[in-house]
Amino acid sequence: MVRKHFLKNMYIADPHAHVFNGKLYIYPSHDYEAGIPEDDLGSHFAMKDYHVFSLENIDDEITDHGKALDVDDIPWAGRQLWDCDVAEKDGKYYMYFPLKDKTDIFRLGIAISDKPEGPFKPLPTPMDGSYSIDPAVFKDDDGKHYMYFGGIWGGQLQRYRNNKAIECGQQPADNEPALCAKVAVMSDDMLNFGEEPKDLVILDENGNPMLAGDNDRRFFEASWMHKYKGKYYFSYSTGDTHKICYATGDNPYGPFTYQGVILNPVIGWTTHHSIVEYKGKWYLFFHDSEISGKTWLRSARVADLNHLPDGSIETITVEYD
Ligand code: FUB
Repeated sequence: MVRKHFLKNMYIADPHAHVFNGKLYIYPSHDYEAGIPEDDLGSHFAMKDYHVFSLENIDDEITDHGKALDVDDIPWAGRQLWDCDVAEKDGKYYMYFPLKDKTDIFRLGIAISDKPEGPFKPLPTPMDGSYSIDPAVFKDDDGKHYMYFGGIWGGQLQRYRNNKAIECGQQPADNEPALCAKVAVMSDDMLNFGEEPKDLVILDENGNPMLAGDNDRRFFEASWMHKYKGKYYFSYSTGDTHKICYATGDNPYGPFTYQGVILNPVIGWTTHHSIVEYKGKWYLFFHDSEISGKTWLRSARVADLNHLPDGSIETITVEYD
């Protein structure tokens, strides 16, 4: 079942949901009308702050805990606070966020709080060696945290190879392997990558890396990881083909094998989600632009997510009037 939008008076997108202390928290981007013309680099997504939300029960009214972080409080800030995520360790909450620095390069920043709802205090510099967008942090059963990140086009992933900036930041040719999302275990203090980020390789049905020209299935942005019955499910957006797809593997690094579509295209251009188990049921949090009709003013909502007996995920389609 696809449920109604959480909010009608505020635009929130990229809803990353986590359960902390038995309660469901949502960490979305906060869209607003910046008046910036649309372009392929997403300049019109010019967000300036984050609010944190929570829910006791999935159909309750959402609680807005207010502003949790403002771009004006981040010393290294340039522009564009995109999708964030939050992880907990030893009673501290770490918010990871992508933001362009003063040279217009996306870096991943960290802000810390004693409470899941914030407010979060930003560190003075971005994470060493960080780049691109869309951090998502997954805590495995052994307590280790892994960060997944990256996004092509406006997310700048094409400007890097082997974690180094390259002169000519082009996409691979259509018949070459697609650019990969990145994965790294976090350091014990949660403030750094605990290793050089690695490519998260998605294989097709023949065991070959997904090709850059396979726009219907290749990784674009919006990484998420969840674990179900011991299997690792990596889900992501295909960007210009507007789907949320998934691939499965047997460890947090992969390789992962492409499985199918979780969410068919919704109204809007971007699609970005999270998957979480709460009170014994699984949910897909996502956004669309049904309320505003504008790609950069998005509204978050939730749908029930079904893992079928064979381990596959039932595809969700939003029926619009
Ligand atoms: O919200 C800004 C960007 O749009 C996100 O970082 C992407 O995943 C896309 O949803």
